[in-house]
Amino acid sequence: MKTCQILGVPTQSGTSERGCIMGPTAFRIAGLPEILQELGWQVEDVGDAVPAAMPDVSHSNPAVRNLDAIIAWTKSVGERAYEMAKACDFPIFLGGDHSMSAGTVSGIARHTQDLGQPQFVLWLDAHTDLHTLHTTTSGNLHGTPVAYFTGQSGFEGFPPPAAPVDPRNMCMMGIRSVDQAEKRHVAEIGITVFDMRAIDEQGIVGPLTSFLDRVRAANGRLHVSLDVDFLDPDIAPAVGTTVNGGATFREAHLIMEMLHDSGLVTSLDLAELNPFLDVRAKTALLMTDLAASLFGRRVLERKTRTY
Ligand code: NNH
Ligand code: MN
Ligand code: MN
Ligand code: MN
Repeated sequence: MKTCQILGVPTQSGTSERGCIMGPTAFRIAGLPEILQELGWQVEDVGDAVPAAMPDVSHSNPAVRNLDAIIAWTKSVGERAYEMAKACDFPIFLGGDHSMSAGTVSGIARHTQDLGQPQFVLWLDAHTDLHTLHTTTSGNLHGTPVAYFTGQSGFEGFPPPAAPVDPRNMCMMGIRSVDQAEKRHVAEIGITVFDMRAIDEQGIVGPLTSFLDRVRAANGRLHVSLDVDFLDPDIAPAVGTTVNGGATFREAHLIMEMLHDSGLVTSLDLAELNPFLDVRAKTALLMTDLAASLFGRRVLERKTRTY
């Protein structure tokens, strides 16, 4: 039986909106561990991560908020993610704001490097999260994990990522809110971006298939990072940074079903769920449903199409 470990990562220091600390609990109450068990996985909930000791740090950019806490979380979550990747077939991380992914992706990529395979990342988000400590103007460090784990400079005080992810092995979908500094950076470093306009023009199947083909051809391992604000706010209101024009229920499910059929996904973040902002738990339940589709739930038994 395939094994999966679930870790709660209750970060909220990366945002200015409080509530993400409740995220892991909401996913557990929504029944995510039991649903994955029913889908034939051997599931172990390994509890919640705790931050390492907070360093005494300051930064030249006065906007930066909670730098000490984010460094402390990145250290401990990076270690936990690395251990989980060694211990099971599929680690799942329940956020927590998206600063969690500085730790999750760097820990996962370190294990992938041990295996001698390339790490790929699919980033499903309204935002590119590509700021450094120097370029952020909001100071909210959930806007920085991609720059950190791809090894960009500008992360003084952080542990350097053991195995920086090659930006050319990254694909972003659903993007529709990008700050000036991020716009320059994203083009420079070679991330493949299917913004919302590209999705409107091309749909999901073509863009995602072309990325999955690349992962397969390179014998890569694929980490998926799903930010709640990838989804349209009408169906997923429980996030501090809603952006209109997000992915529909059907687009999001199709992505998850294609990812399952590909057999390429080896780890997952469920990020930015803020249950304090939810409406009768509909966002928590939708995110849980999407995870279930990624783990093989389907409407009808049918011949698997390989993407
Ligand atoms: N780019 C903005 C910032 O840095 C928004 C980041 N917020 C997110 N990212 N929710 O996914 O503040
Ligand atoms: Mn994000
Ligand atoms: Mn976002
Ligand atoms: Mn810099």
